[in-house]
Amino acid sequence: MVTRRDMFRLTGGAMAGSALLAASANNATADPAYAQTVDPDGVYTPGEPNRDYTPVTTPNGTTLPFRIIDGVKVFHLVAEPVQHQFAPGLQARCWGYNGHVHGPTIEVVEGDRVRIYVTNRLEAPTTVHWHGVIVPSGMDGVGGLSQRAIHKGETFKYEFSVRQYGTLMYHSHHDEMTQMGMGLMGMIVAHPRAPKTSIPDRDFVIMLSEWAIEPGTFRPDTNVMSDFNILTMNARCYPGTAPLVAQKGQRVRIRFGNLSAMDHHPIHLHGYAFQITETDGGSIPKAAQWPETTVLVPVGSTRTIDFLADNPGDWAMHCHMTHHIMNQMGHNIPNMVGANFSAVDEKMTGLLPAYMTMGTDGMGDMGKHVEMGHMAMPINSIPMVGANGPHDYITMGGMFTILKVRENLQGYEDPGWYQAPAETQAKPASTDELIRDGIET
Ligand SMILES: [Cu+2]
Repeated sequence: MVTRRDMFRLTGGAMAGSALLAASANNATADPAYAQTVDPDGVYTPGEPNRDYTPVTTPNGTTLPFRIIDGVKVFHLVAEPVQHQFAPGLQARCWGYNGHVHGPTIEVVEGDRVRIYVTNRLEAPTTVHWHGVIVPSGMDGVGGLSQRAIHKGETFKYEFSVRQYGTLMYHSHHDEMTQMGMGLMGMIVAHPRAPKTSIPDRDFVIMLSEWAIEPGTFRPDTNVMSDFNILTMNARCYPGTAPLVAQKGQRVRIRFGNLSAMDHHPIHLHGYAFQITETDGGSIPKAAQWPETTVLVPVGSTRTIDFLADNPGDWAMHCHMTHHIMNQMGHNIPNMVGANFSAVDEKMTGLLPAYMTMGTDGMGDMGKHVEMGHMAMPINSIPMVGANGPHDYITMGGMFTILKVRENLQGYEDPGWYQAPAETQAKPASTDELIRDGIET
C-alpha cells in the first residue's frame, strides 16, 4: 500500500506532485497557523532560484549565498564588526554578518533542509535566533535557554527543515539590547513550494531599525531607550536609501520586518492602496485582508504588502511618524518656530559672519543650508533632513525611500527622476485662472 507520506517521498520536490500537495495543504493548514504547502515529514529537493522561486531584492543589501551538500542547503553566517555607512557623511562601527549591516537576506524554499553555520568573530559571545521559523527547540538560538552562547572564535551549526513559507527574520538572542542595537539582524524569506497565489514580479525586502549615534561619534549608543536619532530601512537613512524600481503593470510585493529597539513604524506608501497579505505568523486568508495605504509594522514583527504597480511616478514611502524622517535630530533644543530673531541675527553676524538662527521657520531649510556651506556640521554627522530633489529640496531624511514606477524600464537601475506630463504637474496658479475661479489672494 502506498501511503500519503510515501507519495510525498516519491514525488519529492517535483511540481508534478502539486495537485497532491494542494489537496494535502488543505489538511495541513487546518492545524498550524503558519502557512504551509508541504508535508512536514516530506523530503524535498533543495529549491533553486529562478527554477523554484523568483529571488527577492534587498535594496542596499544582499542575499546570502549557499551550497548544496548531499541535498542540504548550507549557509555560513559570520558575526563580526563592520564599518557601516548609513548615508554619505555618516558611518559608524557596528556589528553585522558577513561584512554587511544588517546581515544578508537568507532565502529558502519550503521543504528545504538547511544547515546554517554561525562563526563568531566578535569579542562578545553571541547566538542566532530564527524569528518566526518553526524549528526544534534546541535550534531556536536563545542564549542560555536553548543553547550556550557561541564564544569568540567558535562556529556553531544550526540545522532544520523549513516547514512553512513567509517573511521571517534572524537576530542575535544574546545580550539582545546591545547586539540588536549594534545591528545583528537580517531577513529570512521562505518561498512556498507550491504557491497558492500569483508570484510577484518584484519582491522587495526591507528591515526597519533604529540607532542612537550622536553627531561627532562613531559608535551606536545602545544604552539609549527613547532618543533614537537614526531611523533606517535596510540600515540606511535617506538620502542613503536606494529606490525601489518597478515597471508599470508589475505585481509588487514589499516585505517589511521591524527589529527596532522601541518603536513601531507605520510605513506609508504614496500613489497606491495595497493589501496586507502576510505576517510572520503566516499568510492572511484573502477574505481577511483589507486595503490600506499605511502598514503598521510592530517591533518584532513582519508585514507583507502586495499591490499592482499601475500608477507611474516617483512615490514617497516613509514612516509616518515625523520624527522618524529626520536624521540625528536633537530633541532637547528650544522651540524656535515663529520666533523673531532678526535683531539677534543682525548683532551676531557682526561677530560671526556665518551666523544664522535656525528653526524660526521650522527645520525644512536646514539640509539646504548645510549643502550650500552656510552651516558647519560636526564631523561624522548629516543634516537633519533631506536631499536635492527634481523640483526643490526634499525635506525628509531617516526612514524614507522612493518607489519609482515607469512605463518602460531598461533594467532595475535607478531610472532618475519622474517627468510628470505637463498637464499633471502642480504649479503656480495663473492670474487668469484665479480670476476665472473667483479665488482672491
Ligand atoms: Cu517610524
